[in-house]
Formats: sequence, C-alpha cells, structure tokens
Amino acid sequence: MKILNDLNLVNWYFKYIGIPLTVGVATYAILSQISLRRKRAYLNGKVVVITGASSGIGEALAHAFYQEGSKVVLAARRKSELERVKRDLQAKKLEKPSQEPIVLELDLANLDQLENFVSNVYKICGNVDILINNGGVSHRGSILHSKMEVFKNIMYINYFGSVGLTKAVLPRMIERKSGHIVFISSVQGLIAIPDRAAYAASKHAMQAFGDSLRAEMKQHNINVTMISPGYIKTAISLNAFNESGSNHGVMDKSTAEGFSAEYAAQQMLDSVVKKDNEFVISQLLPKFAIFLRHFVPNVYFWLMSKRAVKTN
Ligand SMILES: NC(=O)c1ccc[n+]([C@@H]2O[C@H](COP(=O)([O-])OP(=O)(O)OC[C@H]3O[C@@H](n4cnc5c(N)ncnc54)[C@H](OP(=O)(O)O)[C@@H]3O)[C@@H](O)[C@H]2O)c1
Ligand SMILES: *[C@@H]1O[C@H](CO)[C@@H](O)[C@H](O)[C@H]1NC(C)=O
Ligand SMILES: CC(=O)N[C@H]1CO[C@H](CO)[C@@H](O)[C@@H]1O
Repeated sequence: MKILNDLNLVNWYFKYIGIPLTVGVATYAILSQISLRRKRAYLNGKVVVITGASSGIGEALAHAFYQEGSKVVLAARRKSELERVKRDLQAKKLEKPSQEPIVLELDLANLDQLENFVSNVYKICGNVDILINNGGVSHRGSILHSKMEVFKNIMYINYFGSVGLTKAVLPRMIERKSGHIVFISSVQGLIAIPDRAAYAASKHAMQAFGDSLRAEMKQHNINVTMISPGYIKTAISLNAFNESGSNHGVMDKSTAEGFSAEYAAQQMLDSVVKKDNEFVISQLLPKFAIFLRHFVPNVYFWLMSKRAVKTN
C-alpha cells in the first residue's frame, strides 16, 4: 500500500511539476536564442571600432562582428598584425554581404593622437556606432619592486587611452542620440590580487569611469556595457610587463586553460546585443572570489595574503 502511494507521488510529481518545468525551461531557452539571433541583425552595417584588434580577444571580436555584417575598424600598434587579421576576415565564407575591414594604427598611450584617430575613422566610415575599448596590457610583479614606469604605462594604455577615445567619440554620439561604448575590463576590475596592483588599479578605474559614464549618457540614449572576463586563452601573460617593464614572456597555466577567445567573443557580442550594463564572463573560482570580497572581505584578504609571493 505504502509503495503504491509512493509510486503515485512520483507519477504525480512528473506529471504536474517535472514535465511542465522541463518544457517551460526548454521553450524559454529556445525562444531567447531565436530572439537573440534576430536582435543580432541590427549589427549589420554598423561601424564597430575595436582597439587591440591585432591579437586575442580583440581579434576574436573582430571576427564575431564582421560575421554579423558590421564594418569593423581594426586598431592597435602593430599594423602588420592588423593586416593579417583583415586578410583572415576577408578569407571567410559568409552568407551575408560583408563590409571591408579598416586598418588604423593606434597607440593608446599616445593621448595626443586619439582625437586625430577618431577623426580619421569619421573620414573613412562616417560615424562610430560601437566603440570597444579592448586594447590593454597586464603585468607581473610586486608593488615594492615594480618600477614607477610600469604603473604609469599601464594606467596610460588601459585607462587614459580608453578615456581619451571615449571622450573623442561622445560629441557625435550625443548629437546623433545613438551609440554604444563597450569596455573590456577584467574580473580584476572587481577584485584585486597580489602582484597585479597596476593592472587591477587600471581596471578598477575603468569600472568607475564606466559607471559614471552610464549615468551621464542615459539621457542621450547612449549605452555603456562593462565586460569583465576571467581567464581567456590569449597572449596576455606573454605580453605582460615584468617589474622592470620588459616582456614577462611566460604563458601562465591559468591563461592557457582559460576559455577560448572565440567562445568569449561570441558571449561578449551577445552581451552587447542585449545592451547589458555589465557582464562577467568567467570560470567559477573568480566569481566566487568576487562573492567573498563583497560579503566576507576578511576571508578574501586572508586568502590573498597567502597567495602573495614572498618578497624581500
Ligand atoms: N586574456 C585574459 O585572460 C583577460 C582577462 C581579463 C581581461 N582581459 C583584457 O582583454 C583585453 C585584451 O587582451 P588579450 O587577452 O586579448 O591580450 P593580448 O592577446 O595580449 O592582446 C592585447 C591587445 O592590446 C593591444 N595593445 C597593447 N598595448 C597597446 C597600446 N599601447 N596601444 C594600442 N593597443 C595596444 C595589442 O596590440 P599591439 O601590441 O599591436 O598594439 C593587442 O592587440 C585587455 O584589455 C585585457 O586586459 C584579458
Ligand atoms: C624583466 O625582463 C628582462 C628582459 O627579459 C630581464 O632582463 C629582467 O631581469 C626582468 N626583470 C625582472 C625584475 O624580472
Ligand atoms: C543607442 C542604443 O543602443 N540605445 C539603447 C540603449 O538601451 C536602451 C534600453 O536600455 C534602448 O532603449 C536604447 O535604444
């Protein structure tokens, strides 16, 4: 009798909860995928400026937006690498018509040149619809032993460069009452770990700038998306500065095991399409660290002190 009752209960559960729930969730997932795909269509013909497009995440973003029919402007210091990315894009077989990618040299640390860069984009493309502040550099080293130059250069490239470019595109976006500024920050824009002070500080600055910008731009119909990646498999640790400002030149294990840049770029593109205010794309551990920092800070501080390399 008891067993029969239990069986009935299981039956009842599947019939009235299990099956409807599964069908509901699946339908929702399918519908949101369809709506995302439809929303992606608006990227067709949009001018998308991507800094740091010569490598890693920026290069993958260039592929993702190009594929949606956007006119991508590829910007970074190494022109030959940008030309390679352009060739790779044009070698792609696409279903829809594509827009010729534009290659423009840009050194983010050269603040005097940023306005000039943007007016060149206007001359070639007419407007900027989406600016993606992605170009950046990391470092490895303690506060004690890192040269002041390292702190300054990272702030110039990661923070002031993005501020300058953003300021340069705003007047026209405000005039047109349309535009979108995207920042590729980092989980380290939300938490700081030892031996990355300069990098974390530059990304925290970026987050604060983005929050102020979002508030100020709402009235002008300009959207701001702050993206914070965890570990992505790119050349970031190879290109990082060491304590004296030379190339670190080591592929970190955590970076090598990170998400692929292509996967990350697709997720980021969807976040831009949805006009998210912020988006954390990360493995579980960095997300957990963000949680600890906010809700049990002393535990986080203790863990980080254990992580710090012992220096003398
Ligand atoms: N990979 C990760 O795990 C990770 C995690 C969180 C956040 N991020 C962020 O993602 C962004 C892209 O990094 P990535 O991982 O793709 O690394 P990457 O492969 O080293 O790419 C960095 C890009 O930034 C450009 N860049 C560096 N200095 C520049 C300067 N002075 N002026 C203009 N462009 C400059 C580089 O181009 P040139 O050398 O040709 O100038 C390159 O295209 C960075 O902002 C990084 O902080 C990465
Ligand atoms: C940084 O790298 C340079 C070039 O590889 C090397 O000569 C220097 O010793 C390194 N500095 C530190 C502090 O590791
Ligand atoms: C230019 C642009 O994309 N503006 C959008 C920003 O986000 C709001 C919703 O939050 C939209 O209504 C705007 O069209």
